[in-house]
Amino acid sequence: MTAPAPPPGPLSAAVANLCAGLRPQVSPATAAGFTEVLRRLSAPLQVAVAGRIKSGKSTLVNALIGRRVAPTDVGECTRLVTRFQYGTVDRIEVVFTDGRKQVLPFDQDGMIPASLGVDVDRVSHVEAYLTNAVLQDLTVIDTPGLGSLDAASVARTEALLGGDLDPVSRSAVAGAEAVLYVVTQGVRYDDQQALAAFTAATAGREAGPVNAIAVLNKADTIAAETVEGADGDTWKAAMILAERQADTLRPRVADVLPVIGLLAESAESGGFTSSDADGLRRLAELDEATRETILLSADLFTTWECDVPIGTRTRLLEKLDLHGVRVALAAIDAEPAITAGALRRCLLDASGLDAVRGKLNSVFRSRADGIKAAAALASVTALAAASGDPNERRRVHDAIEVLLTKPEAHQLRLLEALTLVASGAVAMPLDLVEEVLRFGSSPDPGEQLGLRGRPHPELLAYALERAGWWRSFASFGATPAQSRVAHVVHRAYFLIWQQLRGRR
Ligand SMILES: Nc1nc2c(ncn2[C@@H]2O[C@H](COP(=O)(O)OP(=O)(O)OP(=O)(O)O)[C@@H](O)[C@H]2O)c(=O)[nH]1
Ligand SMILES: [Mg+2]
Repeated sequence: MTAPAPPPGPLSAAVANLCAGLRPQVSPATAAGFTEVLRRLSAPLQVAVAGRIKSGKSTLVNALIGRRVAPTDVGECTRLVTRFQYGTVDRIEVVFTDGRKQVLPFDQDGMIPASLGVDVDRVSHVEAYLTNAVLQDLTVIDTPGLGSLDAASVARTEALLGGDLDPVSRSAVAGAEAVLYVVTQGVRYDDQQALAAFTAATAGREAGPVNAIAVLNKADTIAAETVEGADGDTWKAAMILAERQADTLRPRVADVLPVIGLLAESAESGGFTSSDADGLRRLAELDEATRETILLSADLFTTWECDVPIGTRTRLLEKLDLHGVRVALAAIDAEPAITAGALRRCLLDASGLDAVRGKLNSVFRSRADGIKAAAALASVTALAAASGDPNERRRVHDAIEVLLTKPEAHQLRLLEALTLVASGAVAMPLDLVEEVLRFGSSPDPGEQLGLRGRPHPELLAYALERAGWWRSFASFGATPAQSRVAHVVHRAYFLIWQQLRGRR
């Protein structure tokens, strides 16, 4: 299982110290909560993959892990929370609501069995320990879909992502410190609600540009001709729609990226084989008219009479869908001798997964320390509040105040300020909101200043000017809440200025 590790960075370490220091001074119940917070602080960043039912969450999880292990489509598991975490030996454990655990075998395909063979009503969640390297610094939590017609699964998910968390689900899911939100074409009002409900699952932290990314999944199913400006190009249409959804979902999420989870999964998890490549080559050899006919619809693709066996075509459709087949055929047309490996790479490129990984790195991985520390502080505050003892609450509050005034905690305050502004908890004029949120968009000073690629002296001058502006805004004209944010932003500009000056 996971080896005990030190907290991932200085901010987490500072919060861990705070917890360890307070633990002897609080009630046994709160102390037990602090022990849990300490345990979580030294675990990898916990990212929940959430979204509507059948939006392709599990498929995307498989793509990200690089292994087809999460059941998709059918089975009990799609109604359960499954945590994929790093382990030195592959194993699956079912955790029951009474805390009991039972080890389960993988099925013959190396997947979590679609049917667990236990009483699902008494299952809290499933833990999957896998040796895959991606999981070393990221625990991925697959969640059941929202918006199901099946009442039991609605209740379960609502309990997990929002609403009243029972203590066991809380320990299973409240660990989520960041969310990868999966939407498909057309964000609906309740998708935004679901993001807001993420607050509960993350122990009081709002979803915001610091801890939430969205993907527009199943980009291959978008009808390009219905999207103005796409010129009939599916990927272009997906980019346009993703940008539109970003306008709706921001600043609840850092960004919305188009992705084709199915292609990503097939390309990354060994699903796409050399015999699939052979099948595609045979399709490429069909005469033009037949090829065009079978590519018209999934039905025609699998039923129309032609030289390529129906079994081969059905498999290709399952793994790539029509768009993926078209992408592959275009690649073969361009380079008839293309290898199976190169074809796989080409499908991966067409899936958009690389950009999603890049975003996960720049938004989540590079700031894991701050995200974890902020989530832990929110848990500590919530635990103290739940204790019902005003003295205990004050003691914890004071300790947090002391921690936050230390210069090394600045990053934490900045993340907090970003979240307050993004969630609207502190109202600001729109241009200032955008300016504040820019800090959350990237660790690169040029991008944080909104001056990417500009010459060094310009960055330097701008950082100093904005530092001055925010300082006077903090002192004059701001409400008390705005003023607290403004002080943090002032300091952030000042630190960027110092950092840039050091680089000269
Ligand atoms: N065409 C296409 N189909 C996809 C894509 N991603 C997933 N699917 C299909 O959508 C169906 C549902 O995928 P899942 O990954 O099980 O979706 P889910 O969100 O985990 O579903 P629940 O857990 O039941 O809510 C499966 O048949 C997938 O093959 C995609 O990018 N394109
Ligand atoms: Mg699923």
